[in-house]
Amino acid sequence: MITQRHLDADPYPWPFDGALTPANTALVIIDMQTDFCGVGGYVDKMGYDLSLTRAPIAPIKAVLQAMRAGGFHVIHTREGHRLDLSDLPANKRWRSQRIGAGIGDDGPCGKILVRGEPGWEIIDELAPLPGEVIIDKPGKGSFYATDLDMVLRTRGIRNLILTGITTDVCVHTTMRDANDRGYECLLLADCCGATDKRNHLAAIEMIKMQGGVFGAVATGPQLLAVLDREN
Ligand code: C5J
Repeated sequence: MITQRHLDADPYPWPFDGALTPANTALVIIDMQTDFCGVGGYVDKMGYDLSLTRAPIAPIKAVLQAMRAGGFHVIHTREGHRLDLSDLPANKRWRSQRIGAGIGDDGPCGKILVRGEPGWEIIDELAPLPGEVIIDKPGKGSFYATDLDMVLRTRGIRNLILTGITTDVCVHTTMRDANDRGYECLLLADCCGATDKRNHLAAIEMIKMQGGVFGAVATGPQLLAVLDREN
């Protein structure tokens, strides 16, 4: 039997049919890596305010604890490239070099956005547990050149709760792609962050237009209240 439960999300109750179960729902935590929110990482090297990409750490941690306790699927992603940079498109490289944070170049946290380097690691606060799926992706979206779709379909997952950084780039690209593939998507606004606050807010607004063109938006505390009520 499926317990009927949903969040009072914007712009519609999520999931639409109230079928929110640990079996059919995954928490997706996108790119919570030192390169995006740690001192000396890629975002820091580009000169952005780290407090913006660090803001979602504590809210994600609370949601992660609750969803782990509830037996939900947890999926982490990491953006990064092979050491030989054979999966790094030239445009991604030269654009980053132009602004002094060349992907693949040496930085304070090792080679920027390269797999296995200290800056590429997921931060300790949100470290994956053994058994949790980790998706390594060379692009902004989590489906491109990865087996994420296969993992989701094999496990019977259809609801995705999206968190991580950055709202307007990797989180949005993943949400748009997931939506096109038929997944029911919910973005937790306080569990995401961007290098520019206006872009974070605009990205959230984009989801809600046209009746929820990419899915729905809620907050971590809203999700926690639903999980507390039902467990
Ligand atoms: C970016 C990301 N912004 N994780 N990556 O380059 O959003």
